[in-house]
Amino acid sequence: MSFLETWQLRAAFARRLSDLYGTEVPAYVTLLEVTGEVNRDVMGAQGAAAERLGSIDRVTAERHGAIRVGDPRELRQVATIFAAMGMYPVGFYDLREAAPTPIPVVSTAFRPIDAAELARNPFRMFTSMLVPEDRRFFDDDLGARVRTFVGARRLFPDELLDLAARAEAAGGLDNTDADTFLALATGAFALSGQPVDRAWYAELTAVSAVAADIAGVGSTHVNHLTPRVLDIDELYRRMSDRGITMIDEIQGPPMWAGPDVLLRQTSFRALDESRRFLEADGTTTQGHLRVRFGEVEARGVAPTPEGRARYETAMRRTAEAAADIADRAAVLAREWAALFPDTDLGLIEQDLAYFTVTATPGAAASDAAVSDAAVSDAAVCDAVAPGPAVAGNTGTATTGAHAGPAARDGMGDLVELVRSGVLSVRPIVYEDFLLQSAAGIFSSNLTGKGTVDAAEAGVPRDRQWMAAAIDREIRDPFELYAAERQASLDAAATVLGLSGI
Ligand code: OOG
Ligand code: NI
Repeated sequence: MSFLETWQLRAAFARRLSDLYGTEVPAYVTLLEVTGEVNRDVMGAQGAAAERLGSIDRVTAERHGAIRVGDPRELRQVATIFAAMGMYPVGFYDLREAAPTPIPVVSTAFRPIDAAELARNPFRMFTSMLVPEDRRFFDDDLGARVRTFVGARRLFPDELLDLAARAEAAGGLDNTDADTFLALATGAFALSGQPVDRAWYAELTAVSAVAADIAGVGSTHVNHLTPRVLDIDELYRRMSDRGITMIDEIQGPPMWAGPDVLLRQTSFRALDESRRFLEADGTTTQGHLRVRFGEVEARGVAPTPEGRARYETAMRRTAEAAADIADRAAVLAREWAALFPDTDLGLIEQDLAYFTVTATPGAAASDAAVSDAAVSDAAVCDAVAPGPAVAGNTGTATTGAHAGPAARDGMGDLVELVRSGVLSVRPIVYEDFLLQSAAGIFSSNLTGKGTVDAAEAGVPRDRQWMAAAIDREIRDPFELYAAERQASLDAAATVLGLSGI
């Protein structure tokens, strides 16, 4: 009897969910086709360079999904199911704070957390949890009814949760159990044929379409499944050429000539899906809902806290300066180019993005004009090194809790080792999400804006709160990227006989 390891369960689940979603949302199949065509064309045109942010096999299989649950108990169960697939919660996103449309959810992403696992299959699930305690959205009466409704439903059968717990403990499942686990897990995210209670759904929609999607029905479903594309601008054009209505813009950083940083996403608009409704008189009728959409994304290098702060600056300046949506792309591209250097080495020099290094075979540190003492004294590029903000050569000083110095003394030696060919570098892919893009995607696909009473007080929710609620550690993305970089620096130093880089 063969045994499926957690990563094999993850890869198989990603395939099954993709097949399921293709039968439910046919436009997703078109999206996959166009994504495949664009990726082949980019590979053809760029060759090996197209694979600098992951092998084409990884990119072709790569998906992220989005699901939404109603309370901590459900989130805990989701965490167990994904732990069975080697996916763990990373990052915390508070969509309640997002402009222009606050959404009453807080989110995390379940994903593999080390480089080898990501290379095997990087499947990730953006998972949002409703906050019915937040009085800016729900009055006490509605909040209590939402909690009762969610508390009484069961999204996941016991057998699924038992198998998941066993897979997590044993690092996988044997063949037969794996098959049952995968079938139950996929089935739990299929769109249910159960009728939707029209009055209850409408009451929640008045607050937020996302609240209705989460708590208006007795089951959950995958909201979207997102493939990865190597040229998102080209994909946007080709989808539009095929007559598919895309949202107005690509979210995130602009198209520009330098290295891709972070994440760019876009989507086609949510389509009508046929659903049955339970009417007030007890009859059922046929109708439709429009909640699920098709998203696609392009990934770049993971920014350091300082790189991240510059992204925020570019977005803020664009929001202030762009007169209208038609103007936004050009303004953003201009702001971006003023804040980011256009080479990998520039990003490293200013410590704006994470790279791994490898010692070039046969090279010695003496090939570079760097002494062992100078190298080992060099401040390693800590993600959160303290120190005053220093103006980078773009003339931008950045401050804030996350912002480190824009340029750091120790980087000079690292740059010298790279420049002289002693070290080669490779970008670390950004594996996470962007609050502002998520909000942009949410709001471009919502039918109504809902209602928010800003005069009411919210309830505090943060990463620590969520970690306690699900009884699992929620990792900080920056720490994961910094650890991967550090491990590569340590390994290269050993090869080169240096005490440190
Ligand atoms: C999640 C939206 C966020 C992304 O890619 O940023 C997201 C949702 O619609 O539930 O998936
Ligand atoms: Ni998404």
